[in-house]
Amino acid sequence: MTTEANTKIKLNKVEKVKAAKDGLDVKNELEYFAKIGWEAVDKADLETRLKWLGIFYRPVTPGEFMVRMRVPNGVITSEQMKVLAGGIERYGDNGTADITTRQNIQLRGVRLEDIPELFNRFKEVGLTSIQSGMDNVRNLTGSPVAGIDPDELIDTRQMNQKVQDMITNNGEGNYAFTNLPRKFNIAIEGARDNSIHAELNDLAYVPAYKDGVLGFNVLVGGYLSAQRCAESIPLGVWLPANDDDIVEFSRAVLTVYTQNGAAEGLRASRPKARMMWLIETWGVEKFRNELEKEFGKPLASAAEKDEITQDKKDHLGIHPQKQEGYSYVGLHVPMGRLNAESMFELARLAEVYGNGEIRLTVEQNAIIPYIANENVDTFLTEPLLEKFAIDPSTLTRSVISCTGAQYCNFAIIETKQTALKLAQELDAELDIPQRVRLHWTGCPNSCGQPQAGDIGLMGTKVRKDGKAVAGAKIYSGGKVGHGAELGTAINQGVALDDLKTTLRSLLIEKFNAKLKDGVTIEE
Ligand code: SRM
Ligand code: SF4
Repeated sequence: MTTEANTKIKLNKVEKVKAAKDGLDVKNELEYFAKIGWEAVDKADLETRLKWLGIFYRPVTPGEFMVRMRVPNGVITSEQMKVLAGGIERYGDNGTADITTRQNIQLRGVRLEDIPELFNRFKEVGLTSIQSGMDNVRNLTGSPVAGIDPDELIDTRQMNQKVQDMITNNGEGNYAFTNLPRKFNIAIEGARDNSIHAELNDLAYVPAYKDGVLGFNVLVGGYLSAQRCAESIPLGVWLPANDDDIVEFSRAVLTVYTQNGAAEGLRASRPKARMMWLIETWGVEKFRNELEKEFGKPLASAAEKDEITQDKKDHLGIHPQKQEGYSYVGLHVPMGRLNAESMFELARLAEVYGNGEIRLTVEQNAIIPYIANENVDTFLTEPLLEKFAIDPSTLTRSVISCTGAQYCNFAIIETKQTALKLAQELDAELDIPQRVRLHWTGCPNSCGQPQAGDIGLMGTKVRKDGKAVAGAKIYSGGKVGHGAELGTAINQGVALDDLKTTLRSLLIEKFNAKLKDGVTIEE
């Protein structure tokens, strides 16, 4: 465990909160908090430390908490889904859930007094929400079709689970990694389509052959934030595709980042605390050397090229699996928003038609795998598919969004409903011959990754008729999959009221969209 917080080095506000008491310590106080009620809980415990347990106080809905799970590799069982659905069912319309941009689930409307019992149920089915917020490692991402994708190179499910188990001490909480200088994102890709946005992660493993052996090239330092967005860079390391090496190397990276944070100034300034800042302070060579020492054995140099050769898939619709006779079906979950009823239904469909498994995607959608080919037609007649279509129209299909003002106090605009409505309206007006990924985010923190979208929209305020009104800054040029790169801002702000006109023009000029027959636009 690091003792850095006790040194004389300048600490930012959050570091002081952590130095006074580790976030994970509230684990032992949860029962007590539930008994005394949220209003009586110490402010730093309520607003900051509870996030170490995945419990987020929401100033927008005081008393109704968000619980952020961990769903490594996006794989969740029907049994687990039912526990999550049961966890929010009692709150009526206030009990909802979201699939996140890290193929994870967040529950909403949860009362603090119910959480100890909810956590017991999580444990019974192997779920945990531990260390999912603040200065911890976020959900570990992997291809949502790991183990079933005919083009797959490496099945990453077990690796991601083992790395999570190492980081969280099998879900019990691990003080070795609860005091990182900042949040940390890890992704392990085993497919060819970079389904996990390797370029956006602090640590990403991408498949690569070295001397004919399949393993991973390592990328480091990617992140998005309000102050700076950095694409990950090659570390110059290749690792074989075995669980032990990936677990140990991930441990080494987290240890070096955690234990050198204070000495290198990472604990002084929050905006300069992500791992890229350490890499830049030291230079890649020193960073790599320090990792090698911590890893305890020589690191092989990177393979010349990686195996990310495809465009990023969205996994919607019916697809043959590598297991003969089976298909997976990707369902479009508009804006990732679920309620208890739809979660129970997803679980039921997975049990009746599949192998009891559901996969989540970073596009905030769900996949039901292992549907016997002869049952696919019947599956398609299920009522849930009217709500969660397999082939929605072009923009609606590819629009994702962060939480926005409905629940997030950082938000400058409402996102999910605005994004969906606009996509549907533009779909009704335009024939768009190509996929256009729309990424919405409510503020510059960039949880909805606008820099990764073909078009990105970021909440902002703009002046219109002398008044400050809700608007969006527009990004363009984001590329994902093979040759991924970040897009840049092309417009500093358009009022939401005027956005449809602006986007329509952009779609016509840059994405070959045409007005549908019979549609005329009044300017
Ligand atoms: Fe995020 C903070 C939601 C993915 C960058 N993010 C927040 C908070 C926790 C702020 C808060 O306390 O209210 C948001 C919670 C709102 C809520 O009620 O849901 C929040 N982030 C989300 C989610 C739910 C967006 C979504 O609707 O899908 C995503 C949860 C992922 C998960 O399952 O863990 C989410 N956030 C991201 C991503 C995307 C990614 O990982 O690919 C990013 C950019 C990538 C990155 O982190 O480098 C992202 N979130 C941030 C940042 C900026 C980080 C920074 O270094 O400055 C913040 C603010 C912060 O950490 O201080 C933030
Ligand atoms: Fe909240 Fe901003 Fe993240 Fe959206 S981008 S969830 S508004 S912090």
